[in-house]
Amino acid sequence: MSRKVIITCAVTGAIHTPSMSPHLPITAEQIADAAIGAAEAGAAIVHLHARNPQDGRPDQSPEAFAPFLRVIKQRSDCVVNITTGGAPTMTIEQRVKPAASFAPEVASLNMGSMNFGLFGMLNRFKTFQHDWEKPYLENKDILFRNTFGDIEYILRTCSENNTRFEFECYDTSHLYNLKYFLDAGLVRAPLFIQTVFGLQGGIGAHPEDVMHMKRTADRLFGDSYKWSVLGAGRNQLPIAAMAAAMGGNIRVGLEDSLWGGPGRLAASNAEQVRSARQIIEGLGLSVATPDEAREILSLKGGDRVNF
Ligand code: KMH
Ligand code: ZN
Repeated sequence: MSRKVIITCAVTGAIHTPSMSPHLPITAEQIADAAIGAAEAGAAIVHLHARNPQDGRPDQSPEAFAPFLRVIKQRSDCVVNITTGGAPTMTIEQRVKPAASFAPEVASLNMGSMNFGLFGMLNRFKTFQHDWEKPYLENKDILFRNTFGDIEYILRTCSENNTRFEFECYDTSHLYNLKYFLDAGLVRAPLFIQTVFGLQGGIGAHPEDVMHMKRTADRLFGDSYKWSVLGAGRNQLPIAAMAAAMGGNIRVGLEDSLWGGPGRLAASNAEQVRSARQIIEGLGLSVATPDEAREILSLKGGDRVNF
């Protein structure tokens, strides 16, 4: 039987801003449609952030998540993953609220503090519809805070609800931080490790970087983890292809890349999921259904969430 590969689709995030692409989902209706479209195209998991419907600013209030969570649950059996990263400008208490309120099957968990440089995108994007966008992107003093205390706080809050985690690891030290939590008994296998490549402030997107993260994760976690990759921007599909060929799972979506091809904006999240599917099937592998992803990652089930 061919290996089942889990596609996660991160449909909007907090990195890109509305002026960069008319296809970036902003309103609850757009986020719900994008998530359902991605699931229909083959995403087993949708990773979700919310935005203010007027100006597209990241919004981490549970009220902003509620309308699209309900619709997604009614119209799809995909696994819902709620961000606890939010945006680097938010406090840890704000960041954990939606996952704590809605008890999803999966929540993201960022495994270390780091610089977060969005300013590189100003080379390409120069005009903005909303006054918050340019200062948000220009800021060279963003510290994405994820201390051991912060991580433990999110872990303890969400574990009460049997939510499991997408452990986002942007550099080698983040894998060692995760190993600390494993040894301390605060997380349990199978760990779903999302290695992140090509963000300014994290590890690069060179094949050697991908190999290094995989080798390190193999050494630290052996068979106790499931590997997934996320390549930022134009690195999205090359890194997805590399990881799929090496036993990994794939994350795509407009949160991580706006592109559908060289210099061409993706028209939808589903378009990127279809590209991921082509890679997987082209390698003779198959795309995991939501229930197969639940089995692979030991999730509690879509009927045990609070939305
Ligand atoms: N945008 C990703 C690189 C989170 O939501 O917790 C990181 C992310 C963080 O997805
Ligand atoms: Zn995210």
